[in-house]
Amino acid sequence: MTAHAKPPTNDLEAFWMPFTPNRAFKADPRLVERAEGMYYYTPDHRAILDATSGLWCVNAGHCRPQIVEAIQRQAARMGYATSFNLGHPKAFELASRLAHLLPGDLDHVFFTNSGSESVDTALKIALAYHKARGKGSKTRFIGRERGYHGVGFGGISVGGIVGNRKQYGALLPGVDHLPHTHDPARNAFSKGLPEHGGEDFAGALEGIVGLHDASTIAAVIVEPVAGSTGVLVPPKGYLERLRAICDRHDILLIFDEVITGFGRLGAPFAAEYFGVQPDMITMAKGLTNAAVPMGAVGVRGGIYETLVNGGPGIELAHGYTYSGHPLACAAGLATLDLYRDEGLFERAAALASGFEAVVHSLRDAPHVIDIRNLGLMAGVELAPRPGAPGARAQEAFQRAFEEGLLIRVTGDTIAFSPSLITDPAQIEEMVAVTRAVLETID
Ligand code: PXG
Repeated sequence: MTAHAKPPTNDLEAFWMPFTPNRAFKADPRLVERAEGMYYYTPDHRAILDATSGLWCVNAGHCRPQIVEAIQRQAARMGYATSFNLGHPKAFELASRLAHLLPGDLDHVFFTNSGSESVDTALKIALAYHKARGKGSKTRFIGRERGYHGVGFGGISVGGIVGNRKQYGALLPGVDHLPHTHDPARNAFSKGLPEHGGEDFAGALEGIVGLHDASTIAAVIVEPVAGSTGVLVPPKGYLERLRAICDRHDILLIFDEVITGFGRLGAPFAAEYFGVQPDMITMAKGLTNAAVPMGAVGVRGGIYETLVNGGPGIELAHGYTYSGHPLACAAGLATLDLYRDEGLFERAAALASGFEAVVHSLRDAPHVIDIRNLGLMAGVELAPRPGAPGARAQEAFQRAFEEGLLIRVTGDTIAFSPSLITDPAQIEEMVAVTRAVLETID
């Protein structure tokens, strides 16, 4: 029998699903097949209120006609052109638009296709930059416990999620980690930035620099607010302190804004929200409203100049077949138009305090041991079931889906990150359904 003649097993079998317990899912699948605005629709036409913007990415809501039409037009005009030694106008236009949106002198943009690629790109730029300025011994990276920086080898090396690292051997050499900033003993149920720990948690960087010496350290990478590991909001003063220590030691500071970028905190980027200027920003997700995969790295002009003026020929031996893909650029431009024309970042800022109040109303719901929030992101942490971490939140996720609500769970934390087009009534509904679900599970 030839490969082509292989009989199909069952419809769901062949797709090896990412970050999913495949056997359990395929035994009891959940499918959606259409989406619009704040809702997904199942094949049997049930509406599911999306409290997670897809996966922290559909910041302008699902299937916005302006974005759909921009992609359609571009697909018909030119579906592909390389950005290697050739260009097409929309890639330059999108880079310029992003350079304007990015804070401070982050005025150059390298295109990728995902957050993971953006992270690995930023790490490579950091190494190349130090080498170009004669500081080639600066090769170490400092990440953070509970950090998520995608799934490339660079990203899992600087990342701090044990489960994402332990299957993959020795990873990148020369990586160290800051402590995470989650301190429920002192900061449980904080609204916005927690009071305690900013100085100490960031000050740990001095210890790491002391251990390795600044002459060996290229960059520090952190999420301004850690998303995937359960919405860990930095304590007051934390990011400012990290910036100061990096400045003192000539270490680049990279903000991974794959989640916090594009309005999640009510500002274009978290860097602006916090008033802390990083040397690079990695982004993806909301860049194209997730309608076409795309990521990017925003880079300070001085870094670009150092590399580009470093000598003749290709200055950075790096790039992807799909860097600056025309469909992604068309989607990105239409998405930035929507954010601007509908004032969606401002809308998120205006919704944030009501969102905070409603989410914190879950404080007395069963199993809830902590709630944390910033902008339009919130984590509601449940007490784990004895001996079965994650099981209670997973059951809440399944029950919520049955009740018409899509939430995201990570460990025993429920995350809410609605699209910026949401409204107070939908936020109330997300929380009411979640409360009802928590009341029915043990
Ligand atoms: N950095 C950050 C901060 C992210 O949140 C990535 C990098 C990687 O992006 P890509 O596009 O390569 O997936 C991410 C992705 C979750 C969840 O459940 C979050 C992400 C991905 C999958 C699940 O919170 N964020």
